[in-house]
Amino acid sequence: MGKEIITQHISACPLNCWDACSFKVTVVDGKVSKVEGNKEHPVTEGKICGRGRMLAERTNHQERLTVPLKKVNESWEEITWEQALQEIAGKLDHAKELFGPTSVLHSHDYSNNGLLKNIDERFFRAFGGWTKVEGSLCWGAGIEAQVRDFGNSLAHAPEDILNSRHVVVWGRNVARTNMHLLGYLKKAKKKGIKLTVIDPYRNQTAEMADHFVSVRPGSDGFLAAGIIKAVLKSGREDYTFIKEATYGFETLKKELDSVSLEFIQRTTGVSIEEINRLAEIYTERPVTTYAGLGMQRYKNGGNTIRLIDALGAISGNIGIPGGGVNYGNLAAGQSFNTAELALRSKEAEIRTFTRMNQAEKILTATEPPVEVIVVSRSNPLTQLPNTNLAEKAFKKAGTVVVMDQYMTDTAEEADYVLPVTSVFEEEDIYYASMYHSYANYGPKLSEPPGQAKSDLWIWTQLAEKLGFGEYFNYSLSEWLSIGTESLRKKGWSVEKLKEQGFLKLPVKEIPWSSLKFQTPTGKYEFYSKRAESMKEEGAVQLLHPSEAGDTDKELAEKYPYLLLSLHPLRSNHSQHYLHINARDYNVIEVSSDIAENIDLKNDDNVRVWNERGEITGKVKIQPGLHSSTLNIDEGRGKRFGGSVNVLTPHGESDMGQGSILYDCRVSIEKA
Ligand SMILES: Nc1nc2c(c(=O)[nH]1)N[C@H]1C(S)=C(S)[C@@H](COP(=O)(O)OP(=O)(O)OC[C@H]3O[C@@H](n4cnc5c(=O)[nH]c(N)nc54)[C@H](O)[C@@H]3O)O[C@H]1N2
Ligand SMILES: Nc1nc2c(c(=O)[nH]1)N[C@H]1C(S)=C(S)[C@@H](COP(=O)(O)OP(=O)(O)OC[C@H]3O[C@@H](n4cnc5c(=O)[nH]c(N)nc54)[C@H](O)[C@@H]3O)O[C@H]1N2
Ligand code: SF4
Ligand SMILES: [Mo]
Repeated sequence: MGKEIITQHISACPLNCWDACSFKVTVVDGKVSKVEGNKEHPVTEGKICGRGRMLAERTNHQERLTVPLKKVNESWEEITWEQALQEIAGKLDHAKELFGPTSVLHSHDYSNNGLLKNIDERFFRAFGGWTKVEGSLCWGAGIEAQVRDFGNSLAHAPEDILNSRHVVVWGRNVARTNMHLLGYLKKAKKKGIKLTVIDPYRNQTAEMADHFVSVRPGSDGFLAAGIIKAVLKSGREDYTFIKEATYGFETLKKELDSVSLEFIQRTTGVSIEEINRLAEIYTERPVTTYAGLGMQRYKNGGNTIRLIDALGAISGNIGIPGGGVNYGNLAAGQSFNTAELALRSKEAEIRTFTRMNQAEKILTATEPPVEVIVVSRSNPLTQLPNTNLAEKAFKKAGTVVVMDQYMTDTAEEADYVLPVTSVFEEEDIYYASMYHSYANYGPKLSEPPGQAKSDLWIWTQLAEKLGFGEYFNYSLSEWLSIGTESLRKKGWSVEKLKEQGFLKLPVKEIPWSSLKFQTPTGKYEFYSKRAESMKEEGAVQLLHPSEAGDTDKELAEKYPYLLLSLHPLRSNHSQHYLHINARDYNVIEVSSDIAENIDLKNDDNVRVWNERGEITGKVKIQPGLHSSTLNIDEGRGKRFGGSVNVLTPHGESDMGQGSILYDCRVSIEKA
């Protein structure tokens, strides 16, 4: 027997995550055997999480899809690529012929952060059009809020946290979802920088805080308003910033005058004393806020983030080292030339559904009806809200094509399933527009199992079959060069990136330090001209959530409890349950008062329901949860107990077509 050939390579985590880690990957005899962190990377510093590590197993697992599949009489038949591509191209062509290109729906999300994944849009533009999904399950409301306030959603460089006096983590599950921010929080604490956590769940991040504030789910806008009121009352606002750099302050003040601190105390469950303390913290500059995505997955989510931005602004924490309201970091993605990859200059017939209303629209659309659904880089039948409705919709469509590595709940409902490569079986550039501003290179390190192919290969082949192959006639290095065209002028090159494995994008460390904003007025806008031009309310509004509010008494009586469905610790959404030997039931976390009210003990079997669906599982009493609140972690496919999304509503947030996944009421009883 010959000796094993062992090589090590720099690679990248492709997962949809704040951290965008740089990897060191060991390959043994052509097979990926180990994924570790790359110590050279300045932010991720050789540390990665289990979800990243498990990508080795996820690449080699025996359940990987390896052959194109076609459903015939309710069972799967293996077919050749030639047959699959021929038949799918035929369905697309036929749909276009009969009903026009918008009878084809592309249902996708962002489960893989690869730059070249944007080429799916190029396919549909070249096809002549399609029905596209817009909006975001993830962070849409908050992004639109920051665009209204600042003109963009930009974050401070991670290490700038060490210039702060006080860090406020507001609705971000750092210990679970953003491990390198956790590392920076530890460094900050060592330097004596204080940490406050505001969350309805006393999670592990809260455990390390100097100060924890338990807020009623969906009420953070009121809390921020209360803090602003207290700052203004004490006269410690940053008068110069407000005067010189902002627009529409009076409209904010007017809205704040409509509520009293007593009302805010009742609505948020946070005492006036606590609100005053937070006001004091915010005026002892610099204070940095790390806002998460949790608190904007409500009907009022956009205004919630606008009010937190406003707090950062009136307290003078914008544009200064150690300050900022960090939410997204869109500048990372904006550095690339995705418009060209996606062929956005080409006119096409486009119909839009939002991610939230796609199920309803599929069920009701007639002009034209949805004939074909193509799903890529997403698992909608587990991840979309109201999955019972989504499943009904997918069953109704003529033909469903799913491109995935695994047989997911969505793939089970498809007519064709196409096996795709994993991150280590294709070459790409990876980045997350969420936290830091480094891009990572991911080379091709191993051969895919069986006949699995990259998304790019599949789109290219389909384009050829449909007669517009000329739009796809590029080599991989040409594609990468098109996607990075905009960066070349700034001294950035794919060659340099390949050499080092990671490269910082030309993004400012301290956004808005010039106090020039990207809004229509060039100022920080308490009153949004952009919203006005969209015929929406320009002023910041104090709105209640939908179900999570107590404004609908009847609903609150019928379904007395609030349901969160947070991101799981050990899985990225639906992707890792298979690799952690997950049990086949849901864990239903309940607050102590719920356990008392209906006499629940740990491991009791319970049923949780509302008018959209029901779920069963085992109780875990969670004293850290806000009163009357449950949590069921999201992402479990049917074999792991089923998705919590049978319960969640598919409504939309107040701006930015965001989801309202946590704006949800339920009942619970012993099963
Ligand atoms: N382990 C793990 N990490 C992940 C992911 C994963 O699936 N697993 N997914 C990645 C992705 S795609 C994303 S978008 C990010 C999301 O990252 P986060 O924003 O950290 O994650 P969430 O689970 O959405 O919840 C954030 C926090 O919001 C809190 N929250 C809920 N409602 C409210 C509220 O009304 N007010 C306040 N103040 N807080 C509230 C929750 O209790 C939770 O602590 O995580 C990324 N990282
Ligand atoms: N109840 C509830 N629901 C939620 C959330 C919540 O907090 N609560 N969070 C929401 C959020 S923040 C997000 S971002 C969404 C995530 O929703 P999704 O992105 O749909 O979820 P994932 O499970 O990450 O991935 C979907 C699929 O993509 C496949 N995949 C991975 N890489 C590739 C690739 O390169 N090509 C192709 N074709 N497929 C690939 C994976 O195998 C997986 O089956 O879920 C949302 N849903
Ligand atoms: S999932 Fe996030 S934290 Fe984990 S390895 Fe990937 S990028 Fe890093
Ligand atoms: Mo997300």
